[in-house]
Amino acid sequence: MLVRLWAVAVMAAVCSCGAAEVAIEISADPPLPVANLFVNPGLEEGDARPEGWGVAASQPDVVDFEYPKTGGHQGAYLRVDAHGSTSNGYLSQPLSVLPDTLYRAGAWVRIRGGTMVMWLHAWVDGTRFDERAYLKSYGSLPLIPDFVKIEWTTSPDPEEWIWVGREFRTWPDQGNVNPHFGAYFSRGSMDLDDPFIGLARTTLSVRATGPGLAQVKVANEAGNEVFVSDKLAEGTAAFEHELPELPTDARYCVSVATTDGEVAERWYPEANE
Ligand SMILES: [Ca+2]
Repeated sequence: MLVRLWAVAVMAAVCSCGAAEVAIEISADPPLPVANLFVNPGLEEGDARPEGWGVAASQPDVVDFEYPKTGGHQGAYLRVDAHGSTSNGYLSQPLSVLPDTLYRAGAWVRIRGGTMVMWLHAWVDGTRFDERAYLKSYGSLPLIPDFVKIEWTTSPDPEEWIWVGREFRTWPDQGNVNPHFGAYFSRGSMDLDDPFIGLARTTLSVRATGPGLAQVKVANEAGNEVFVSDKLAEGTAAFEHELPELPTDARYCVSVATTDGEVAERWYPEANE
């Protein structure tokens, strides 16, 4: 039996900015920023290869791997050069997951040509779990750059790091997944860094106290409101609300208006940690 035990971080403060004596407490289960389940996710630890990761190709003579220690999305990264289209070339790390749970997985990719895949693989009761996301570049076409400029194609900028990821739900009996990131059977070259896998949803708990609470709102960083309370009854001094199923790749701002027209605000998490 799986027991979910999350440390719940609680942040509380009395905002002296404007609204008199309004306290806003915010907690989340799981807490944000949500944990990355990968070992050595930044690929920083390791000598010839990043520790904790598999680095392999189905045809080793077709795909070269390099492990530079600087110049990545942050610091060290993995470079994958596929000289032909007959092999994959993957960075991979199997891990345990909870069944029937929504996760988010991805990696930062800088692609000069070919096809990059994030391949999430598992066997569940003899059935293959298989979820993917792709990023393609025409940068390895022989016509580029002499006859066709890469910017005329739909290819990503070869100098830019791009996030390749998606959400996926594990199956009811699933206890593990083996994410792979890398070259998918096409000639090309790409860099990989900062893979992530973690829970995709959290439950936010909001509590506001103070004299004369009028309304409570919760918005994400983009300014989209995820919750707006009704106008609170006169004399309300405490308000509590739970918001389930919120995306974990965001910060949330709780704002509390009081009957005297002041607004107190608090962010969760407080800053980019
Ligand atoms: Ca790195």
